[in-house]
Amino acid sequence: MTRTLPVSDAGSTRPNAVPAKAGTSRRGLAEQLPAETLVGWLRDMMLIREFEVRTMQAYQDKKIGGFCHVYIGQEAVAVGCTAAAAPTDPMVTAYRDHGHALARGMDPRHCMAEMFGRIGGCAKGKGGSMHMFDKAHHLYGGHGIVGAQTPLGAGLAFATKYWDEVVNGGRSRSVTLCFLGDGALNQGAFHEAMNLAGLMNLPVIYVVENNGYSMGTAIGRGTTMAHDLSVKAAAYGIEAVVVDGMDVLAVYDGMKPLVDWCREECRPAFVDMRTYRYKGHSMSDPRKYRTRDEEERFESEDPIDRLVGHLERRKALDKESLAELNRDVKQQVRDSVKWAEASPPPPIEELFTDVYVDEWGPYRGTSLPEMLREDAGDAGSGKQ
Ligand SMILES: Cc1ncc(C[n+]2csc(CCOP(=O)(O)OP(=O)(O)O)c2C)c(N)n1
Ligand SMILES: [Mg+2]
Repeated sequence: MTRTLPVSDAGSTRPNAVPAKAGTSRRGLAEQLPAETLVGWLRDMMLIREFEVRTMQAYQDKKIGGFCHVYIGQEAVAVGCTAAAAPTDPMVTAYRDHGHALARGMDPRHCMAEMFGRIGGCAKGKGGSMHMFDKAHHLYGGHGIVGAQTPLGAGLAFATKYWDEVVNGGRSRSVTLCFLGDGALNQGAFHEAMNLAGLMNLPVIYVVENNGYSMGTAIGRGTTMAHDLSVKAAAYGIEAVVVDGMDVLAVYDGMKPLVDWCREECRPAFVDMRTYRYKGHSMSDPRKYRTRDEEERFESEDPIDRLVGHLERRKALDKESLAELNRDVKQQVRDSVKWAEASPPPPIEELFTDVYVDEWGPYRGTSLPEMLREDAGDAGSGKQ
């Protein structure tokens, strides 16, 4: 569903005017794809679900430290959006990022090893659960600060546009997908990013994974106009679309025309992607702020079950092939855990790599900065 925005200068020659109506969701688009493609999406969603179940177990077994947020319930969003974009379109997201990494094609072994803090992880075990990076698959994180990825999304879109138009003298060809939680809507950085995206015609789509909660705060308690988030985009002259994020076919139907439009028109867009996380905010959340009834209502709309139902109706999946898919993803995730366990921790020297400054003066890692050390001399103490 696309909302026509009351943009006063639509069609004017001002550079930040909305040049065309955003690609409207096209029902039935995904259904026209070959059945193997949809079975591939099913496998990806099942892989993410199984991966997250094992992640929770590993966390409880204390194999994973630090913050950890699982994606169970939201699988259709990462998988459907990835399918709607080109593999080279940049993606950036928040800390609930394992699903995006797997959907984008990161080997589950590297994803699991990252959480285990092992050298085989995508960031050599130094980033952990919240910082999945995979440049080969054009995934630029994994960011722990709420909303921090939103200016990065604008920056990535600016970079691809600059590269295509200025450096290569051609047309802008890439679309950046920037995912954020509903909680990030209230961060200043998000509004600055939206303003710049609208002003500079940046090809970026802000996909709000609206799971209804920001930690334990229901969206209506923390966000204005929660019933109609598109007004946030309207303020910046950006087209907005609402998509059912619990149905991968609807995600594709909503996102594919939008991504195509964004690529063609080189304009930003905003998506209110309605979804739900089945588990707590993080591993330490007892979910006392919502009822079991509510959870069950969403679980009965499960995105994996819905796609299975669709494929069965199409006679593109039988019980045996579903069981085989199940066995297959379970094996793949089991392997990833074994592989992560076998991977060694990063050696101590890794503390000094991948940082902006390798070594600072004679500072060698004591708790005192050089200027406060007694043996630092005049320069160190700040005396001239
Ligand atoms: C700037 C900042 N403030 C607060 C936090 C603590 N914090 C971590 S997650 C979170 C809630 C974000 O919720 P939402 O954006 O809806 O994402 P979801 O967890 O639902 O995916 C908060 C407040 C943080 N990481 N960064
Ligand atoms: Mg949320």
